Amino acid sequence: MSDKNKPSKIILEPDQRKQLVNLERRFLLRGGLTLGAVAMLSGCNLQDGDEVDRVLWAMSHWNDRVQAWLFRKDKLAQTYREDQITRPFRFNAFYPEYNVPDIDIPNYRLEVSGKVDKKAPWTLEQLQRLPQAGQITRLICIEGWSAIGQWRGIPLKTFLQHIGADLTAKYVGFKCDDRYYSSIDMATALHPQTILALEFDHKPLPPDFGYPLRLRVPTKLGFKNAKHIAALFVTDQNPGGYWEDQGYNDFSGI
Ligand SMILES: Nc1nc2c(c(=O)[nH]1)N[C@H]1C(S)=C(S)[C@@H](COP(=O)(O)O)O[C@H]1N2
Ligand SMILES: [Mo]
Repeated sequence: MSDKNKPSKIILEPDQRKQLVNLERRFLLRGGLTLGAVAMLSGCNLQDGDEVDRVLWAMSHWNDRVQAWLFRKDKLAQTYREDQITRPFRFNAFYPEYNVPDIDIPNYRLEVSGKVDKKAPWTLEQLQRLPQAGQITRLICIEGWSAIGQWRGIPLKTFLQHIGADLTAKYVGFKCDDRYYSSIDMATALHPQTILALEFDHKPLPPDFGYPLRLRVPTKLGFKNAKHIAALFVTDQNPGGYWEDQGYNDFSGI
């Protein structure tokens, strides 16, 4: 637990998979943390057994403190330099790359619903006119890999303010054009590094990486970073998500 801000590569040997699946269950039960989150927080490489033991030991003692630290809502995820960007970036979805959805970009609209004043849909041009912020951050997938990328887009907080969202509501949910869905709690939605990304690597988001609009939330694991967002809604009922509903914990991040 030397450097909490140092994310690590999570490299799994085949025979460690089983052990790590068990560890994952224990972390989830004890602290609501996924292994990916633990690796990210601890900066530990979960590859070697001693390290895993050390993480386990540390977690059992540090859990409360870590959990408290996790909930500090303005804690920033680490940012990186341009030359640290992972090239090529890595694609992931619940389907193979050749099944990335075809999206009719000229007719694209972002639908908005739930606890918001203004429910009019948004064109890409309208979205592009809102203030944008860029970031170079690490996307960490629970499956055991991470990659540093550059995204630019509208801070979700700014967007929520524009649509007159009830910022005291509990969740923001996302529905995607590939039937994926996901959600984040309001504290995460208002975090300064949570953006509705329109650009990847200084260009409009390419199909693989979630065109035309994706959530980029570097304080959460990869699966919270909904790609191909078609609709956004604000609600007090936990909307869950594609992976969330299959047992990955909601919190999933720092
Ligand atoms: N619409 C959609 N968004 C998604 C997914 C998906 O299958 N569909 N997979 C998630 C997962 S598990 C990860 S790790 C990241 C991968 O993003 P990338 O392809 O930009 O690396 O997207 C997330 N967002
Ligand atoms: Mo993922």
